[in-house]
Amino acid sequence: VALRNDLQEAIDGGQFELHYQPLIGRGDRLAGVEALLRWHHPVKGYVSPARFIPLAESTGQIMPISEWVLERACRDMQALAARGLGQVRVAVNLSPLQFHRASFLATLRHTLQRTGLPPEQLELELTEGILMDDTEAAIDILHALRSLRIGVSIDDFGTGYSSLSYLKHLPIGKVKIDRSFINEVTLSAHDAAIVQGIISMAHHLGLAVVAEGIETAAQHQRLTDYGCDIFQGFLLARPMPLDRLEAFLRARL
Ligand code: G
Ligand code: G
Ligand code: NA
Ligand code: MN
Repeated sequence: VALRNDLQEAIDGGQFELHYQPLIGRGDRLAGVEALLRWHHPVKGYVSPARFIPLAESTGQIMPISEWVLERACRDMQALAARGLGQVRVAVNLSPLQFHRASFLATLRHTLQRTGLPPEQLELELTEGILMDDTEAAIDILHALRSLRIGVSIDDFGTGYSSLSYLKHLPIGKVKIDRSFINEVTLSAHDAAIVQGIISMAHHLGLAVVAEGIETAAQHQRLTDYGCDIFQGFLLARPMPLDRLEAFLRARL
Protein backbone atom coordinates (compact mmCIF):
# COMPACT_ATOMS: atom_id res chain seq x y z
CA VAL A 1 0.00 0.00 0.00
CA ALA A 2 2.84 2.38 0.86
CA LEU A 3 4.47 1.89 -2.53
CA ARG A 4 1.10 2.27 -4.22
CA ASN A 5 0.50 5.67 -2.59
CA ASP A 6 4.06 6.65 -3.45
CA LEU A 7 3.38 5.69 -7.03
CA GLN A 8 0.43 8.07 -7.16
CA GLU A 9 2.65 10.85 -5.82
CA ALA A 10 5.25 9.96 -8.40
CA ILE A 11 2.68 10.32 -11.17
CA ASP A 12 1.39 13.62 -9.80
CA GLY A 13 4.74 14.97 -8.71
CA GLY A 14 6.92 14.44 -11.77
CA GLN A 15 9.24 11.86 -10.18
CA PHE A 16 9.60 9.79 -13.34
CA GLU A 17 12.46 10.12 -15.78
CA LEU A 18 13.21 8.44 -19.06
CA HIS A 19 16.70 7.22 -19.74
CA TYR A 20 17.86 6.10 -23.16
CA GLN A 21 20.16 3.24 -24.11
CA PRO A 22 21.68 3.35 -27.62
CA LEU A 23 21.22 0.41 -29.99
CA ILE A 24 24.23 0.02 -32.25
CA GLY A 25 24.07 -1.63 -35.68
CA ARG A 26 26.84 -3.36 -37.60
CA GLY A 27 29.65 -1.00 -38.51
CA ASP A 28 28.93 1.17 -35.47
CA ARG A 29 25.83 2.70 -37.06
CA LEU A 30 23.27 4.11 -34.59
CA ALA A 31 20.11 1.99 -34.93
CA GLY A 32 18.11 3.88 -32.32
CA VAL A 33 17.64 4.07 -28.56
CA GLU A 34 15.50 2.19 -26.05
CA ALA A 35 13.54 4.32 -23.58
CA LEU A 36 13.82 2.98 -20.02
CA LEU A 37 11.66 4.32 -17.25
CA ARG A 38 13.31 5.44 -14.01
CA TRP A 39 11.51 6.41 -10.81
CA HIS A 40 13.47 8.85 -8.73
CA HIS A 41 11.84 8.34 -5.31
CA PRO A 42 12.46 11.25 -2.88
CA VAL A 43 13.57 8.88 -0.08
CA LYS A 44 14.35 5.50 -1.65
CA GLY A 45 16.34 6.90 -4.56
CA TYR A 46 16.00 5.15 -7.91
CA VAL A 47 13.40 2.38 -7.84
CA SER A 48 13.69 -0.20 -10.63
CA PRO A 49 10.78 -0.58 -13.04
CA ALA A 50 11.08 -4.33 -12.40
CA ARG A 51 9.69 -3.49 -8.92
CA PHE A 52 7.02 -0.95 -9.67
CA ILE A 53 5.74 -1.89 -13.14
CA PRO A 54 4.11 -5.12 -11.91
CA LEU A 55 2.48 -3.16 -9.06
CA ALA A 56 1.35 -0.41 -11.43
CA GLU A 57 -0.11 -3.12 -13.71
CA SER A 58 -2.19 -4.53 -10.89
CA THR A 59 -3.54 -1.16 -9.75
CA GLY A 60 -4.14 0.27 -13.22
CA GLN A 61 -1.68 3.07 -12.50
CA ILE A 62 0.29 1.74 -15.45
CA MET A 63 -2.07 3.63 -17.79
CA PRO A 64 -1.14 7.22 -16.85
CA ILE A 65 2.50 6.15 -16.47
CA SER A 66 2.55 4.59 -19.94
CA GLU A 67 0.99 7.64 -21.50
CA TRP A 68 3.61 9.81 -19.85
CA VAL A 69 6.40 7.52 -21.15
CA LEU A 70 5.12 7.58 -24.71
CA GLU A 71 4.68 11.34 -24.80
CA ARG A 72 8.06 12.01 -23.13
CA ALA A 73 9.88 9.69 -25.55
CA CYS A 74 8.29 11.33 -28.59
CA ARG A 75 9.00 14.84 -27.31
CA ASP A 76 12.60 13.98 -26.42
CA MET A 77 13.28 12.65 -29.94
CA GLN A 78 11.77 15.83 -31.40
CA ALA A 79 14.05 17.87 -29.14
CA LEU A 80 17.09 15.95 -30.43
CA ALA A 81 16.02 16.58 -34.02
CA ALA A 82 15.54 20.29 -33.29
CA ARG A 83 19.10 20.40 -31.93
CA GLY A 84 20.51 18.98 -35.16
CA LEU A 85 21.09 15.45 -33.90
CA GLY A 86 19.00 13.73 -36.54
CA GLN A 87 15.88 11.60 -36.47
CA VAL A 88 16.63 9.07 -33.79
CA ARG A 89 14.37 6.01 -33.59
CA VAL A 90 13.04 5.33 -30.12
CA ALA A 91 11.84 1.98 -28.78
CA VAL A 92 9.25 2.12 -26.00
CA ASN A 93 8.38 -0.88 -23.79
CA LEU A 94 4.70 -1.76 -23.65
CA SER A 95 2.85 -3.29 -20.75
CA PRO A 96 0.20 -5.97 -21.38
CA LEU A 97 -2.63 -3.82 -20.02
CA GLN A 98 -1.65 -0.94 -22.27
CA PHE A 99 -1.52 -3.11 -25.39
CA HIS A 100 -4.93 -4.70 -24.81
CA ARG A 101 -6.79 -1.48 -23.97
CA ALA A 102 -9.40 -0.52 -26.55
CA SER A 103 -7.99 3.02 -26.52
CA PHE A 104 -4.41 1.93 -27.25
CA LEU A 105 -4.26 2.73 -30.98
CA ALA A 106 -6.12 6.01 -30.61
CA THR A 107 -3.75 7.10 -27.85
CA LEU A 108 -0.77 6.27 -30.04
CA ARG A 109 -2.16 8.22 -32.99
CA HIS A 110 -2.96 11.22 -30.84
CA THR A 111 0.46 11.22 -29.22
CA LEU A 112 2.17 11.12 -32.61
CA GLN A 113 -0.05 13.95 -33.85
CA ARG A 114 0.49 16.10 -30.77
CA THR A 115 4.24 15.67 -30.74
CA GLY A 116 4.72 15.60 -34.50
CA LEU A 117 7.05 12.60 -34.30
CA PRO A 118 7.11 10.72 -37.61
CA PRO A 119 5.68 7.23 -36.89
CA GLU A 120 8.72 5.60 -38.56
CA GLN A 121 10.74 6.92 -35.63
CA LEU A 122 8.68 5.02 -33.08
CA GLU A 123 9.13 1.38 -32.24
CA LEU A 124 7.23 -0.65 -29.65
CA GLU A 125 8.75 -3.51 -27.64
CA LEU A 126 6.35 -6.30 -26.73
CA THR A 127 7.04 -9.47 -24.82
CA GLU A 128 5.94 -12.84 -26.11
CA GLY A 129 3.48 -13.02 -23.22
CA ILE A 130 1.57 -10.00 -24.53
CA LEU A 131 1.08 -11.75 -27.87
CA MET A 132 0.15 -15.12 -26.40
CA ASP A 133 -2.63 -13.72 -24.18
CA ASP A 134 -5.07 -13.30 -27.04
CA THR A 135 -3.20 -13.98 -30.23
CA GLU A 136 -6.06 -13.18 -32.63
CA ALA A 137 -6.64 -9.76 -31.10
CA ALA A 138 -2.91 -9.16 -30.91
CA ILE A 139 -2.45 -9.87 -34.62
CA ASP A 140 -5.13 -7.33 -35.49
CA ILE A 141 -3.38 -4.71 -33.40
CA LEU A 142 -0.02 -5.57 -34.99
CA HIS A 143 -1.51 -5.09 -38.46
CA ALA A 144 -2.89 -1.73 -37.39
CA LEU A 145 0.55 -0.72 -36.09
CA ARG A 146 2.11 -1.77 -39.38
CA SER A 147 -0.31 0.37 -41.35
CA LEU A 148 0.54 3.28 -39.05
CA ARG A 149 4.22 2.59 -39.96
CA ILE A 150 5.15 2.05 -36.31
CA GLY A 151 7.83 -0.60 -35.76
CA VAL A 152 7.39 -3.60 -33.46
CA SER A 153 9.98 -5.84 -31.81
CA ILE A 154 9.59 -8.89 -29.62
CA ASP A 155 11.48 -8.27 -26.38
CA ASP A 156 13.12 -10.90 -24.17
CA PHE A 157 12.85 -13.37 -27.03
CA GLY A 158 13.47 -16.96 -26.06
CA THR A 159 12.22 -16.70 -22.48
CA GLY A 160 8.49 -17.14 -23.15
CA TYR A 161 6.76 -20.04 -24.84
CA SER A 162 8.75 -19.20 -27.94
CA SER A 163 6.70 -21.29 -30.23
CA LEU A 164 8.94 -20.33 -33.10
CA SER A 165 6.25 -21.10 -35.62
CA TYR A 166 3.96 -18.34 -34.33
CA LEU A 167 6.46 -15.76 -35.52
CA LYS A 168 5.57 -16.35 -39.13
CA HIS A 169 2.01 -15.17 -38.47
CA LEU A 170 3.07 -11.93 -36.82
CA PRO A 171 3.69 -8.69 -38.69
CA ILE A 172 6.74 -7.63 -36.70
CA GLY A 173 10.16 -6.28 -37.62
CA LYS A 174 12.65 -7.46 -35.03
CA VAL A 175 13.37 -9.93 -32.28
CA LYS A 176 15.51 -9.04 -29.30
CA ILE A 177 17.32 -12.07 -27.95
CA ASP A 178 17.03 -12.10 -24.18
CA ARG A 179 20.20 -11.25 -22.34
CA SER A 180 20.13 -14.55 -20.42
CA PHE A 181 21.27 -16.23 -23.67
CA ILE A 182 23.88 -13.56 -24.39
CA ASN A 183 25.40 -13.85 -20.91
CA GLU A 184 26.97 -17.21 -21.61
CA VAL A 185 27.08 -17.22 -25.40
CA THR A 186 30.87 -17.50 -25.37
CA LEU A 187 30.89 -20.09 -22.54
CA SER A 188 27.98 -22.41 -23.18
CA ALA A 189 27.69 -24.44 -26.38
CA HIS A 190 23.97 -24.74 -25.70
CA ASP A 191 23.42 -21.00 -25.47
CA ALA A 192 25.56 -20.49 -28.57
CA ALA A 193 23.40 -22.98 -30.46
CA ILE A 194 20.17 -21.31 -29.30
CA VAL A 195 21.44 -17.87 -30.31
CA GLN A 196 22.55 -19.07 -33.75
CA GLY A 197 19.23 -20.84 -34.21
CA ILE A 198 17.24 -17.72 -33.35
CA ILE A 199 19.31 -15.56 -35.70
CA SER A 200 19.02 -18.02 -38.57
CA MET A 201 15.29 -18.46 -38.15
CA ALA A 202 14.65 -14.73 -37.76
CA HIS A 203 16.65 -13.90 -40.87
CA HIS A 204 14.79 -16.53 -42.91
CA LEU A 205 11.56 -14.87 -41.80
CA GLY A 206 12.89 -11.45 -42.84
CA LEU A 207 13.30 -10.15 -39.29
CA ALA A 208 16.22 -8.20 -37.87
CA VAL A 209 17.87 -9.45 -34.70
CA VAL A 210 18.97 -7.44 -31.68
CA ALA A 211 21.24 -8.93 -29.01
CA GLU A 212 20.70 -7.32 -25.62
CA GLY A 213 22.91 -7.37 -22.55
CA ILE A 214 26.25 -7.29 -24.37
CA GLU A 215 28.84 -6.72 -21.66
CA THR A 216 32.09 -8.03 -23.14
CA ALA A 217 34.02 -7.56 -26.37
CA ALA A 218 34.04 -11.36 -26.79
CA GLN A 219 30.23 -11.42 -26.75
CA HIS A 220 30.09 -8.56 -29.24
CA GLN A 221 32.52 -10.34 -31.56
CA ARG A 222 30.68 -13.64 -31.31
CA LEU A 223 27.31 -12.07 -32.08
CA THR A 224 28.88 -10.20 -34.99
CA ASP A 225 30.24 -13.52 -36.33
CA TYR A 226 26.76 -15.04 -36.01
CA GLY A 227 25.32 -12.28 -38.21
CA CYS A 228 23.39 -10.40 -35.52
CA ASP A 229 22.18 -7.04 -36.84
CA ILE A 230 21.98 -4.78 -33.78
CA PHE A 231 23.75 -4.74 -30.43
CA GLN A 232 22.71 -3.33 -27.06
CA GLY A 233 24.47 -3.54 -23.72
CA PHE A 234 26.70 -1.93 -21.15
CA LEU A 235 29.79 -2.58 -23.31
CA LEU A 236 28.46 -0.22 -25.97
CA ALA A 237 26.50 2.28 -23.89
CA ARG A 238 24.56 2.38 -20.65
CA PRO A 239 21.09 3.86 -20.31
CA MET A 240 21.52 7.63 -19.83
CA PRO A 241 19.40 10.74 -19.34
CA LEU A 242 18.58 12.90 -22.36
CA ASP A 243 21.35 15.45 -21.81
CA ARG A 244 23.97 12.69 -21.75
CA LEU A 245 22.41 11.07 -24.81
CA GLU A 246 22.69 14.38 -26.59
CA ALA A 247 26.41 14.52 -25.76
CA PHE A 248 26.80 10.88 -26.84
CA LEU A 249 25.18 11.63 -30.20
CA ARG A 250 27.10 14.87 -30.69
CA ALA A 251 30.40 13.04 -30.16
CA ARG A 252 29.48 10.67 -33.01
CA LEU A 253 28.56 13.39 -35.55
O1 G B 1 15.99 -0.72 -17.20
P1 G B 1 15.72 -1.89 -16.29
O2 G B 1 16.65 -3.06 -16.39
O3 G B 1 15.64 -1.44 -14.87
O4 G B 1 14.25 -2.42 -16.70
C1 G B 1 13.63 -3.41 -15.97
C2 G B 1 12.37 -3.85 -16.68
O5 G B 1 11.42 -2.76 -16.77
C3 G B 1 12.61 -4.32 -18.10
O6 G B 1 11.87 -5.51 -18.29
C4 G B 1 12.03 -3.23 -18.94
O7 G B 1 11.52 -3.72 -20.16
C5 G B 1 10.92 -2.68 -18.07
N1 G B 1 10.65 -1.29 -18.43
C6 G B 1 11.52 -0.26 -18.48
N2 G B 1 10.90 0.87 -18.88
C7 G B 1 9.60 0.54 -19.07
C8 G B 1 8.44 1.29 -19.50
O8 G B 1 8.49 2.47 -19.81
N3 G B 1 7.26 0.61 -19.57
C9 G B 1 7.17 -0.71 -19.26
N4 G B 1 5.96 -1.30 -19.35
N5 G B 1 8.23 -1.44 -18.88
C10 G B 1 9.44 -0.82 -18.78
O1 G C 1 13.33 -6.39 -20.37
P1 G C 1 14.14 -5.40 -21.13
O2 G C 1 14.93 -6.04 -22.20
O3 G C 1 13.38 -4.23 -21.61
O4 G C 1 15.21 -4.87 -20.10
C1 G C 1 16.03 -3.82 -20.40
C2 G C 1 16.93 -3.65 -19.20
O5 G C 1 18.20 -4.28 -19.41
C3 G C 1 17.21 -2.21 -18.90
O6 G C 1 16.75 -1.92 -17.63
C4 G C 1 18.70 -2.06 -18.93
O7 G C 1 19.15 -1.29 -17.84
C5 G C 1 19.19 -3.48 -18.80
N1 G C 1 20.44 -3.68 -19.53
C6 G C 1 20.81 -3.07 -20.67
N2 G C 1 22.05 -3.47 -21.06
C7 G C 1 22.45 -4.36 -20.12
C8 G C 1 23.67 -5.10 -19.94
O8 G C 1 24.59 -5.06 -20.73
N3 G C 1 23.72 -5.90 -18.85
C9 G C 1 22.70 -6.00 -17.96
N4 G C 1 22.86 -6.81 -16.91
N5 G C 1 21.55 -5.31 -18.08
C10 G C 1 21.43 -4.49 -19.15
NA1 NA D 1 12.77 -3.73 -23.59
MN1 MN E 1 14.62 -7.27 -23.29
